[in-house]
Amino acid sequence: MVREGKVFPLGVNFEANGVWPGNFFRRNPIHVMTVDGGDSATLAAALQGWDRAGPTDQMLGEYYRSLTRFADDMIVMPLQAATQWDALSHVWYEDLLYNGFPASAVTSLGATKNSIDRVDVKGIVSRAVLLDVARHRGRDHVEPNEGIEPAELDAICSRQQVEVGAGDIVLIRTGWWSRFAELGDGTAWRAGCPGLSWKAAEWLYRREVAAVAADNVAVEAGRRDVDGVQLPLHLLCLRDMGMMFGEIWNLESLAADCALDGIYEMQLVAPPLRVTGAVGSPINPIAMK
Ligand code: UVW
Repeated sequence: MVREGKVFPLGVNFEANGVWPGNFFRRNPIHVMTVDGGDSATLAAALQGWDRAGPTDQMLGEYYRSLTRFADDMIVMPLQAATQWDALSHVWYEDLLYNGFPASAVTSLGATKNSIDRVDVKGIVSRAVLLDVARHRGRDHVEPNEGIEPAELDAICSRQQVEVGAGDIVLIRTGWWSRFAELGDGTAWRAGCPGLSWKAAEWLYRREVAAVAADNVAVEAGRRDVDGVQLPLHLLCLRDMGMMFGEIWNLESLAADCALDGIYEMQLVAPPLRVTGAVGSPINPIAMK
């Protein structure tokens, strides 16, 4: 897949100004410095005469009396805060997960089945195909909440002269990620996300697609046309087929390059973090052409 050595990062930043509000079950990342540049000025002196200094404080003091300076930090965030993979334990219905495992396997200690660390240790590396729906429509982005139907996926493959086959990862560009910067409001951005229609499930199944990722919040469209079912494509793909979803990806620079050279297939390297028992993972996926 890699012919010219061109590299495209597909992840968005993990930061406080992300797509989530402060009152949702998901929040933006909280990034905290645990050791910072100012510490060298203040702690070096303070620790010297501090009679309650324990071994860690003493070690810091030794650093600051030497030439060496360093910084450390930590992050508190939902694993779904920004660019992510959904594990196969992320959604289910009728008390069953993918492969017939009981929903009770997802416990407060983590998922004991289908967790993200059960993805092959080699990670997720495959041929990927970008389907640029926005460009196909000649628009900056697909209309808010609109569902993308299988016939359009066929038309895009034919126009882009690319085939989707077994084991591929399909990247769906709706153009919606760019709207986040324009809207400046994650709630409006999330509420309007266009994406795949639930009818795309059969299209993906027939081609034996391994995973799907998109530049929106849920891969599927905000408007759900199945009565009484939220996230129908999630249920069909993740729960019924074992097909992982990648969400909140930035496909802009990759799509611009594909439009220039007409090559819509690439190598994708997107290993999840091996968080034991987690139902998803943050990632920084890389595409190479
Ligand atoms: C839910 O919102 C439940 O899932 P996702 O983040 O995969 O869209």
